[in-house]
Amino acid sequence: MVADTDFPHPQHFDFSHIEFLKSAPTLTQCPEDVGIEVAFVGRSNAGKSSALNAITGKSSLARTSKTPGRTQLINFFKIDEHRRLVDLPGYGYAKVPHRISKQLEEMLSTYLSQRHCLQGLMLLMDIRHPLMPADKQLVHFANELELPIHVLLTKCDKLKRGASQNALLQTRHTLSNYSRVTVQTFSSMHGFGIEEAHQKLDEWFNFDDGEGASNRNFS
Ligand SMILES: Nc1nc2c(ncn2[C@@H]2O[C@H](COP(=O)(O)OP(=O)(O)O)[C@@H](O)[C@H]2O)c(=O)[nH]1
Ligand SMILES: [Mg+2]
Repeated sequence: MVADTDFPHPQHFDFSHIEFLKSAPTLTQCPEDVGIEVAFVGRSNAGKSSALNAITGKSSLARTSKTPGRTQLINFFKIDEHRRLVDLPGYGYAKVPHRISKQLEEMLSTYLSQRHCLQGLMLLMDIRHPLMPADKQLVHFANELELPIHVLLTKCDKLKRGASQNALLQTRHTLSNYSRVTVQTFSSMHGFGIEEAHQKLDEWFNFDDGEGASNRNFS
């Protein structure tokens, strides 16, 4: 487990040129599988779009919605020629018909298992109810793929500091068997945890040298 203060990359990345690239309903319609991608994933309403906006400093980059379950496409945002952020469709929304949720699940698992440029997953979970069954399934699936996960426990402004720290420690403890998983607290609303999220993105995007390539092992 990496402690909050142990991140090795002190510099900040500038997302000021990030822009919407495209939306894809299936893997075949995604941009070419080159460079580096980091994807945001989680249950509907976990706060993905809000976090994307907060982390990039662009308040209207990803649409945020009070109606969950709307975003059913893979949305790509271009940082530069080599790097993209990806907003994946939210899973686990009860009102989505079974047929559609099955399609979403297939689309997600195809993207996660076949996308070579995918360097890491930001997994967002509402701090008030983390590690729901679908989240656990995703962590297990990503682990099998040797895909690193950084968990954002979102909406931590909804809890008092003590309760928020307890949820953080509990989640870290539950996930401690997974060597590629790190966990932090986050609030888009209060701008809390953005620095720490940036440090993880710096690490994954290999911002030091500009090029970078996936070091995942596809066999
Ligand atoms: N209190 C609080 N509410 C948030 C936060 N982030 C998102 N929300 C709210 O949660 C709902 C879902 O957010 P959204 O970003 O659209 O979630 P998504 O479905 O995962 O993309 C919206 O009503 C947001 O205003 C946060 O950090 N704090
Ligand atoms: Mg969204």
